[in-house]
Amino acid sequence: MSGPQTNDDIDLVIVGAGLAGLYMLHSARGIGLNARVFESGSGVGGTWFWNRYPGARCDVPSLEYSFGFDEALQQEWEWTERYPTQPEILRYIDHVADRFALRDGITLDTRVLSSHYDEPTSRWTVTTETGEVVTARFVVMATGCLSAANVPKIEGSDDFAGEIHHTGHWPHEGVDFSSKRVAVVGTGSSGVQSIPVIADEADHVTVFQRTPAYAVPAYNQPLDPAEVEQVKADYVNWRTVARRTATGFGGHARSGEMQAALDLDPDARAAVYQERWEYGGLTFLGAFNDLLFSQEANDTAAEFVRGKIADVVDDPTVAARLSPDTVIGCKRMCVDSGYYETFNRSDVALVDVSATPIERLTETGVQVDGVVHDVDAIVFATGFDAMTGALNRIDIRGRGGVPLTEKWAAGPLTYLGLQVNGFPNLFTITGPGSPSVLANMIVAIEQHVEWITDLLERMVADGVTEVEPEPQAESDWVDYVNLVASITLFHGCSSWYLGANVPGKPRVFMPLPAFPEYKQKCDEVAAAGYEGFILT
Ligand code: NA7
Repeated sequence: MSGPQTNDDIDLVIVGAGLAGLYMLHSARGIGLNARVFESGSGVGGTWFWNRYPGARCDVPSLEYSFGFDEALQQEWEWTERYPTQPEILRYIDHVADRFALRDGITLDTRVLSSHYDEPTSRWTVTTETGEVVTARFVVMATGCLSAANVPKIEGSDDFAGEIHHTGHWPHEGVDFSSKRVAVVGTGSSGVQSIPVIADEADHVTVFQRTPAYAVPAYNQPLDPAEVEQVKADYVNWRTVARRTATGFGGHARSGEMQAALDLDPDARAAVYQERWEYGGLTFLGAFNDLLFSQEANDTAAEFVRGKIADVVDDPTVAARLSPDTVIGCKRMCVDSGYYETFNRSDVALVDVSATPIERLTETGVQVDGVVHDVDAIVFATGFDAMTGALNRIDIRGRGGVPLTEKWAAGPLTYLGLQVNGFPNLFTITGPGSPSVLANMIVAIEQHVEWITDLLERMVADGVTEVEPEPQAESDWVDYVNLVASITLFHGCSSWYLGANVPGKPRVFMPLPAFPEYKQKCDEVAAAGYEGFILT
């Protein structure tokens, strides 16, 4: 490229071509806006483009983890398994891009570096790594909640002679682990999903665990055509139900939410847990309505899972090490396929790094407590700088040139997780302060895209130039999110919901654990003429 290009004809720049960016583009075109998407990857898909690690799968059932905005799309697409694999989800996303002819609006291989608001013209200037400079009236950050990889800074990282990979940036050509000794650092969903698969291929696997995970079996299986037919016959209703449940699940929400664990005697309670365990998946935590509010109730679920770990893992010392003693559900639960069984293999070792963190990498391996564990490859399954990481990595400046990072120095401040005071016409899809990762992400994305689209349509129709939240509405909203989180047990562990996994990140609970109430609030705000927003 010879020099910076400018383009003043753009109404809307969308950053990111994952599920959120694609639907936003489709929706914006539906109301006649000229929208342009910038995507750093060489393909669409966002998180599903990057997370190609062995065993990568969604922990939400495929019939739920799919768009509901278009009846023909949901009828024609055929999922094959209960939980979709990463390649299958990526095929689906590619299909969406083609089906709605979105590709000509997307510029791939182009990372957005900055987005600055120009007050005199009320336009955003967006600059990309490839040297393009475009201006747009609106910017939608569809940058994802789990897209900025958290790679721990460990001394000696340059000394290690073997290969190092992060699960969230997996090489597209794949990695051959055969005949190799592999270290896996991290036991969240990515570790829990990849460890059994890597163990099947590698010569030896050493798992470095800081906090043990609670994992519920997936019981993944091919989808039953009769079930698919039944769901598709009632899909519209399913999607409506999904928007009314706390988790954003339609048909798989399951009953039981009205019952308290502490109201049942231990045998009856155990029977409910057992039934949920055999059903599999994240709905385990929906067994009772007090599990995330009462420590005593939570302890009963945690004890049940610890019992399952002890049943599966042969060596009692290893079983104890794998058994969490924290609040169950405080970190996102994992959905596994053979995770605990993997530790019965003679070629898999578990190293506890909770009390003695990884000291350094050496040329030959990973050093803990003075002992070097020799390996040929290291996999960091160490998660993400969640929810704010991708936004803070872009130089976003609002009124008066104030950087978003400065405004958010003590933690993210938003109204409804959709907008930030001082940053007019900038929107965040599934931003901090919205249910996002605590609901089915696709349902949360659809709700946000549709709400933003309605607002943009109204602004264009009414000749409104700028929209941003009132300062009071924003601070009241932040207080509300904190209040809701404070009455739950979510503060009982060092989770990425709280920013606790990234050294130095402010500890603020970012997602809102109340999807139906949230949706209702958004609807009411819109119905009241966008109450709490300043429309200029
Ligand atoms: P997670 O859930 O954040 O898990 C990351 C894991 O890596 C977790 O066990 C961390 O321990 C561990 N970790 C992070 N840094 C270190 C260091 N420095 N040393 C040792 N261990 C470390 O990320 P995932 O990618 O697995 O899953 C993210 C989401 O994707 C998941 O919730 C689903 O929604 C899908 P910690 O718990 O912080 O002690």
